[in-house]
Amino acid sequence: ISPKELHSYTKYNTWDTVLSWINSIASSNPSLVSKQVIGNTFEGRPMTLLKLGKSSGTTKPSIFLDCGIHAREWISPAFCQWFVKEALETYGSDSQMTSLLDQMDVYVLPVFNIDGYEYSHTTNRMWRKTRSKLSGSSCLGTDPNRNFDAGWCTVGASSNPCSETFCGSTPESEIEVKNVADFIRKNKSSIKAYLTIHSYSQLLLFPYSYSYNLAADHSELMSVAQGASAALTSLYGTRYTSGPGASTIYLAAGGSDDWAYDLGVKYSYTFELRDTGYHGFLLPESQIKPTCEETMLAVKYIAAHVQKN
Ligand code: ING
Ligand code: ZN
Repeated sequence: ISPKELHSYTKYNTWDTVLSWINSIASSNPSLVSKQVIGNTFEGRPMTLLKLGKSSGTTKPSIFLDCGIHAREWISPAFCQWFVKEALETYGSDSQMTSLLDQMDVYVLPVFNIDGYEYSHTTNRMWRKTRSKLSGSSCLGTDPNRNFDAGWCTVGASSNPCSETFCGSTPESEIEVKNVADFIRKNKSSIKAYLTIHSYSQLLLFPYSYSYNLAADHSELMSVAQGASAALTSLYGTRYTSGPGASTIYLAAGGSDDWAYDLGVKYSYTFELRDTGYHGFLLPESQIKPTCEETMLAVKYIAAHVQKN
């Protein structure tokens, strides 16, 4: 069996290619990687989660990382794939990665909104939402980052199914959101950090986005974000801004980071990767490698902080 398209860490792979890659990376690294399907998407695709970490008899503390909540933000799934590659390649030689995967597990969901991601490859490059159908409207899709149960649909979201920020018919109306929320709820005692990757704007955001209120852990979240941003900048000089979502970009309810934080996952961050708008969502493939390399430094900085706390 030969894959239709070859997987590459420096290309924007289609979902079929990502799925073949998931299966092959898991079967080639049984001592460090396992996979599980957390549910299917609206159109029936398997939401496959990778668990990275050295096996131990007991439940380890963990970090949950997702990519591709929004379909058109192609650099995001590229980062999750890069993260998995780097983790496996540097385990045993990089002391930080070795100790991270010895002491903790990292759950990686390479593509959250698979149906939307596929649609952005085949039909509409600028698609953002899921592809769910709602009776009574001819418009398809809900914004998965407005569908979490965190101040749901109160601000910065729309109840119009034709809007790009449609919040859905109810919180977790999207099966993809429910599958992820169910997994995090079920494992909430072990999950210490929730990291979600978007693009673009070069921001490192943390709660809250649904309110201007400061999070109880604001000072610590801010200092970790500033340290992570400084680490990122150190590689190529890419400038990042850190802060709460509401005051740093805009008020928006129903986001995954706010929901995870209110559930009790203290280290909850949303990355907005390159660039600041010159290419926007159409970031050239030539920028995948530098973007992923610099982002690794920020993610590893946060992971190191989580590990010691
Ligand atoms: N930005 C995010 C969005 O969903 C965000 C910003 C982060 C909103 C956290 C709410 C919570 O609009 C992009 N580019 O998707
Ligand atoms: Zn996004």
